[in-house]
Amino acid sequence: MSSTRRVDAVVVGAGFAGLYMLHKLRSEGFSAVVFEAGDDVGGTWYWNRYPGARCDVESMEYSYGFDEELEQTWEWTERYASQPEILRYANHVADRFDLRRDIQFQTRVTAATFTEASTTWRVRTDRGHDVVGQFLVMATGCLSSANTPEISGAATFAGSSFHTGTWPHEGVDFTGQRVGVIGTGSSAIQSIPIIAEQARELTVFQRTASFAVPAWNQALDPRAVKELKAEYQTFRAEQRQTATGFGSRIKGGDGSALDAAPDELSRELQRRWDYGGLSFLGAYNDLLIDNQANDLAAHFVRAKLREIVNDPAVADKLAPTQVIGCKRLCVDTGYWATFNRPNVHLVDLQDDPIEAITPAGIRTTTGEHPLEAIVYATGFDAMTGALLRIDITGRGGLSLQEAWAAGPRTYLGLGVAGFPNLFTITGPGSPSVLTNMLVSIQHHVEWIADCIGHLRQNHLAAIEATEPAQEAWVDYVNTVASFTLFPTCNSWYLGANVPGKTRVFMPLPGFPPYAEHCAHVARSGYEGFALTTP
Ligand code: N01
Repeated sequence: MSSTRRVDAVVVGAGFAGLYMLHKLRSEGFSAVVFEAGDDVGGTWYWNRYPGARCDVESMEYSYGFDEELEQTWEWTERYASQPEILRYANHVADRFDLRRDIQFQTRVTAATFTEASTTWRVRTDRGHDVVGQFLVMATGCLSSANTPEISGAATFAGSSFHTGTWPHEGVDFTGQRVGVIGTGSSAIQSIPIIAEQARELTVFQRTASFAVPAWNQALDPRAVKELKAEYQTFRAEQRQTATGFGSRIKGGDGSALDAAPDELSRELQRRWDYGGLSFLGAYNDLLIDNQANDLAAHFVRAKLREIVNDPAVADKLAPTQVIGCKRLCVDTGYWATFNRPNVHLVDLQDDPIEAITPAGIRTTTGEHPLEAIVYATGFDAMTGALLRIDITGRGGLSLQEAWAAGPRTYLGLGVAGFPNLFTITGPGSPSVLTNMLVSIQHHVEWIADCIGHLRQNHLAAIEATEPAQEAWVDYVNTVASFTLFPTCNSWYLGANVPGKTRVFMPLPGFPPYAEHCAHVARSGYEGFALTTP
């Protein structure tokens, strides 16, 4: 089909970022169209339907705060919302604000080209759309481009193969099967305990052992929910004052782990462990900055692992050696205990690497592991993958692939020099994946809407990050990252999980100073951006 629709803005993606962007643009009087590859809304939560998929940020925090009636009427049922419940929430939002009428589903944007004469973007899709918009907003998600490693012989496998990030909507029944899971990140750690209950035999192929802290998920207490809802906006404001956009109500965390007496340290770490979830890393202010401090927390978690796993040899293999929190900390429900089951086996790929996938299973150096199903829990080409698979061409014929050949370069994680009127929601160079995504998404959507409003009010045609501002921003992000322990391991934050991807630390640690800086940029008339008249 073809369309020659002209709109103020084209939005790519109908996950939480695209949905709110559309609503915000429409309520400010702009016309917009959203293109979405999936059949429906939800983004990450539409695609990631693997068994046990659940958010690792608490449900009362992982929700929009822009509409009082929405936040007062929606009822979460569990401390950590499951994927089906989050997807229901996304659908509820789409219905409530009548968003679907401007979303084109089952449509993938293939190319976007900037036309200098008209300062507009021409967007094309795999279904023949040809739409022109003054603005192009990439709401493509940070973890939406599945990474499937190229393992020799993979295509010859006679059984079924799945990727956690593109899970079949009808579900998968592993009953009676021998299943192999490749990977031990968050997706694997959530799905392994459930697959283990179904499968006849489960073999986990681990390249890097992961740290995990318990979720202690439970039904929400209606009284606590009511109390929080009575001051929801205060709570949201508190979230924005934390480095990560969540966990504001958990006391402590200001001191150094190195100053704590040993019994005080273990009490505090135990308190965090008992509380559950990602706030474990907030126990002290230097856990992600100082190696020695980090080692104290890592040691505590490894000791827990050894208490949980019965076989010391298996516990040794499961014990992570990298800095805790360097890779995204996993939040689990019974992950390590699953290795006490007689039907669960661990292959440590450090000692026994995969040689090939065969028709019958996975062959490692020590022999073949016969399988009927392989689950690739191998993550994503994070933050840049979804942007770079679209052929985006900016000013002077410069492609985004060329501009980012040495890694992503942005100003504020919102704009890219050479690409006027293009915005990236939670793009590289912003706090993004180091925060509660809903907080970062809401912040970016509102900043972008204000920016577009400013252009309209002042009869301006285009806004573009300047090269010097972008250069300085990239340096700043690298400098901040270099003060942390984040660059010390092969994480997806660095792009290290994708062979050939340039190694650059992509997100910016610390939400409040970032948000303050973005506000300053806007107040100063968009310092660091060039604004042009028609
Ligand atoms: O992906 P990952 P994920 N051979 O990249 C391994 C969010 N999330 O989908 O560490 C063998 O973390 C890889 O090994 P290594 C969350 O932000 C949130 O699990 O690269 N193994 C690793 O073990 C999370 O961080 C939630 O050595 C290979 C695994 O595959 C992010 O999404 C739930 C391999 C990939 O782990 C991504 O999580 C799920 C190969 N060739 C996800 N290639 C919650 O909210 C890769 N691996 C709870």
